[in-house]
Amino acid sequence: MSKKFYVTTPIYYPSASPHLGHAYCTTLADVLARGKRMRGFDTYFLTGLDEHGEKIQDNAKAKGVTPKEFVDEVAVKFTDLWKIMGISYDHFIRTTDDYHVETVKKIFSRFLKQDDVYLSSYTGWYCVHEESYWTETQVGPEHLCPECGRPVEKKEEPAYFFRCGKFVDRLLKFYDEHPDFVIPEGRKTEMINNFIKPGLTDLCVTRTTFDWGIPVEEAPGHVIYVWLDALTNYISALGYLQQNDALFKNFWEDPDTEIVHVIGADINRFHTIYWPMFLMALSLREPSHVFVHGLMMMKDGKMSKSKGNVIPVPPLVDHFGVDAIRYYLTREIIFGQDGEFTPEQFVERLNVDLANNLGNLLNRTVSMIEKYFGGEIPAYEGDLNDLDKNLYEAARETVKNYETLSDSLKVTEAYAAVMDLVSKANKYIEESAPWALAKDPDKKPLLASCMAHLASVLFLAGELLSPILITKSKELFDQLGLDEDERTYEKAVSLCSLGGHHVVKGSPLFPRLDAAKEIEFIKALMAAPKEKAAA
Ligand code: ME8
Repeated sequence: MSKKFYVTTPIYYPSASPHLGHAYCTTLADVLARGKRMRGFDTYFLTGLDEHGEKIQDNAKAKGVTPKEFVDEVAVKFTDLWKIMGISYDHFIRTTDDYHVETVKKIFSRFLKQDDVYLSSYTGWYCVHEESYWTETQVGPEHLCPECGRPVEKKEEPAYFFRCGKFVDRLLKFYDEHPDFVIPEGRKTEMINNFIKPGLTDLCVTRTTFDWGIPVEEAPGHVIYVWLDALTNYISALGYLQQNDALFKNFWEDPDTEIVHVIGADINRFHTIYWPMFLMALSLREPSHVFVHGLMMMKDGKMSKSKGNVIPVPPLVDHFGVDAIRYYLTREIIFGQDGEFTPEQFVERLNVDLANNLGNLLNRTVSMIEKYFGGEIPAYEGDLNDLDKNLYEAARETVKNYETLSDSLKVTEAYAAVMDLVSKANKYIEESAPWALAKDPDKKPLLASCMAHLASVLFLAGELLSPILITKSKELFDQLGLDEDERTYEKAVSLCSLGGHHVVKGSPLFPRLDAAKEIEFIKALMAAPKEKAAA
C-alpha cells in the first residue's frame, strides 16, 4: 500500500461567492487529506480557482472592473471560506498564476509539435453558461443545453482541436485495466455509453472570440480554451515543466502515489475522458481515481450560483460551529449519490449523531469517572466479562473497517462505522449498568473495567473522527485528560490503558439543538436575498 497521497478538488469558477455545494466537495477532500495525514501518509492537498473564460470576462464587464480585479475579489471569498471551514490545503492554485500559465503554454507547444492539436474551424452549438460545445443530437430539436437546459447558440470560429481519436483505444484499454479509476464505476459506464460509443468528437482547446485566457504564442488571437487550461492545474501546481519540480517528482512521477481527484458529476466527462488523454499525450501517468461525488440539491434542483438557491456557509458555521457543518457534509450525503438539503434533516442529523450519541457518551463517561473514581480513569486490567470483550472486539473491527473504507474512498461509510462504535459504547453502558455495579463493593473491579474500556473507546472514536471534528476532538481529548503528545493515531488504535489520567469535565461537546428554533434560523438564511451569478 502506497504511503503517498495526492488529493485535489475541482478548481472552482470564481464567478460568484462559494456556497455549500463547493464546501461539500472541498470538505470531503479535506477529510480525506486529514485522514491520510493522521495515518502517516505523505500527503498533498490542492484546491484553487479556474479564473479564465468568457463567463468571467462577461461578469467582470457587467461589474465595470477588469477580469483580474473581478477574480481577485472573489478569490478572497474562497480563501476566507476555506479558513473558517478549517480546510487544510497545501496549495491554493489560481490559473492566473504565472507558473501555471507557463506550464499551460509549454503543454500546448508540445501538443502542437506532436501533432496532437490541429487548426480547424469550429461550428457548433455553444452554451455560454456551461462553456461547452454540444453536438446536434445533444441539443435536440429545441437547441437546449443538455447540462443546464438553457438555449445554445450556433458558433463558428477558427480553433485548435485536440485529436481525441488518437487516444480513444488507449483510454478504453486503460479503463479495462483500472476498473476502479472512476468511482463509482457507474459513472464510467455513463461516459462510455453517452460519449465514447456514439463517437467522440475532437475537443476544442482554443478560442478566438474572447481574450481572457492564456494566449497561444504560436497563434496570435487564440487563447487556450477552458478545459486544457483548467485540468492542467493538477500538475502545474506541482511544478510540472517548471524549474522547481520537486513536488511533481515526489507526488506525480512516483507510480506508487495514490492520486485522487474529487469532483462533482457535472464535470465527470472532462476528468475521465479528456484529462487521461492529455496525460497520455504527455506520457505521464494517470490519476489513481476520479472520485465522483453527488450533488447537493435544493427543493428546486441543484444548488447553484446561477440558480441563486444557494446556502451561504459563513453564517451556518458561525451559528452551528465548524465541526457540526463538516460532520453534516461528510455524513449526510452518501458518497456517489445526490442529497437534498433540508433544514429538518440537518438539525436532526446533528442532534441524533453529535448531541445524543457522541456528546452523550463523553458526558456520561466523564461524569461516572468523576463520581465513582474521583476523576481518575482506572487502569485496564483485561476484559473482565463478555460485554468488555465484545466492546473491544467491536473497536478493533472498527479500526479495520475505517481504514479499509477510507482507503477505498468510502468516506461516508468510514465515518458511519465510527459512529456505530459510539452507539455500541452507549449500549455497552446500558448493558453493563455501572450504576448497579457501583452499589456493590465486590463489583468494583467490574466497574473499573467498564470505565477503562469506555475511556479507551472514546479516545479511539475522537481520534478517528478528528479529520472531521477538527476542534471538538481536541475538547474530547482535553476532557479525557490526555497530554498533547499522547494524541496519536498509533496510541488511539492500540486501545491502550488510560489508567491514571484525570478527566476534566467541560461543557457539552454538542449541546442538543432546539429543533423548531434552529429550523427557523436556517429557513431565514435560505430566504435571504442572494447575489446571483450572471449566467
Ligand atoms: O466546473 N453540490 O467549476 P465550478 C455539490 N471550473 N457540489 C457542487 C455543487 C452542488 N450543488 N455545486 C458545485 C467548474 N459543486 C470548473 C472545474 S476542474 C479542473 C475545473 C462542486 O465552480 C462540484 O464538485 O462550476 C462541482 O463539480 C464543482 O463544484 C464545479 O465547480
